[in-house]
Amino acid sequence: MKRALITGVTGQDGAYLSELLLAKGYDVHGIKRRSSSFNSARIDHLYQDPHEADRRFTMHYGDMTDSTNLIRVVQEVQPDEIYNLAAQSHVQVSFDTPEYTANADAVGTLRLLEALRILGMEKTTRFYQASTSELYGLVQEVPQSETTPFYPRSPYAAAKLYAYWITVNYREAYGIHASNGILFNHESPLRGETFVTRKITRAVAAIHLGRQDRFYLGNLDAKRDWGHARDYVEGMWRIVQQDKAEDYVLATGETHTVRSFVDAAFAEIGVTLEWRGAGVDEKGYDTADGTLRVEVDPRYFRPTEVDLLIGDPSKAHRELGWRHTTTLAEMVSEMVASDIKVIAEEGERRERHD
Ligand code: NDP
Ligand code: GDR
Repeated sequence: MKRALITGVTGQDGAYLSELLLAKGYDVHGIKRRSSSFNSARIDHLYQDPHEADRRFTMHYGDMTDSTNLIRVVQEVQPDEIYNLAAQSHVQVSFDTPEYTANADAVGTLRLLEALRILGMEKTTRFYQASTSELYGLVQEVPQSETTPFYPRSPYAAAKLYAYWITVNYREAYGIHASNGILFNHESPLRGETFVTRKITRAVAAIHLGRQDRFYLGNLDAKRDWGHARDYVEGMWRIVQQDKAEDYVLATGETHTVRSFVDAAFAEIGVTLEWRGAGVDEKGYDTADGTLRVEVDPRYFRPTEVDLLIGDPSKAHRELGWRHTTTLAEMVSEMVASDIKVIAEEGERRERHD
């Protein structure tokens, strides 16, 4: 039985990857942070009591900023594969917490790679690094591929740039089977609530249920290549199974504006928007009754923005046999339906406690 260690197991991708690896028969270990409130909702259904004899899902407390902890957990678990998904992953928040973001995302990756060296596991453990399309930043060429130059545009992207190159360097210097997956945006009903897609689908669901009238967004013109997280964790696993460690782009090859995502989400509840104004004055109205639904709020603008991301996944198609399977329309539909259910249940819980 193969053993995997997942950092960031409580996040969106950690949850989907845990499910995938358990289904493939792996013994799955995850590192989770101590928190004063619950942070394990996405993986609670996978929890197994420590007293169960054939337990295949085990949590370890840990933090990417604590090298002693990482060394001890890696030593204890002796994983065949490490998936380094832990990160302060919010681009806008990284402008507020740049030093912490660098510590967790950049130096954290180094700490994990060093743990492999210190423990003499360079030849026995494969390593996956959660790299990102944010590395491309300011547009140099489109579509973006493994050979497109990087130009990071946020403290998050700059930290991930270090993590990308230290992964390449440890592969070349010490022969570690270490790969970067350069993943374009991927979403799902488990997406964090402050990323734009989930913020939109939650707000649309709340409007549908009569819980709110309108919501606020930042740059509606940004273009993203959005896929489904379920497809992307399959790609991560395929990257790690390659005989030779290399770096791969995972993307859909399509790009859409934030505005068109909003339109698609509203279409799910039968609402068509009319957009009026431009820039900070742009607003979206329900064409049926003229109600204001979406307003631009400059507080969500970023000091430096990434305007256009569109990936070229042809290397992954060719070498991994990987392709995205869920269309954007299918994903929007799944996310809105899920949020209608989630928000309806939240409302019922609140009413019970009133
Ligand atoms: P999430 O933000 O949903 O999850 C991040 C995970 O990292 C959470 O489990 C979080 O714990 C954990 N974490 C954060 N800081 C630390 C720390 N200091 N020590 C230990 N754990 C920590 O991200 P996603 O699942 O969406 O993304 C997974 C990875 O892939 C991230 O590295 C992200 O940067 C990268 N990525 C994501 C893309 C996407 O579109 N989703 C695209 C490209 C790359 P907690 O639950 O306690 O907060
Ligand atoms: P991103 O995702 O920055 O691409 O990083 P996010 O969903 O936060 O933003 C996408 C685009 O939408 C614009 N936007 C808004 N964004 C948020 N969060 N909130 C808003 O109200 C809003 N209005 C407009 C943003 O300006 C941006 O252009 C995600 C993360 O998962 C990273 O960890 C990952 O590396 C990249 O995707 C690939």
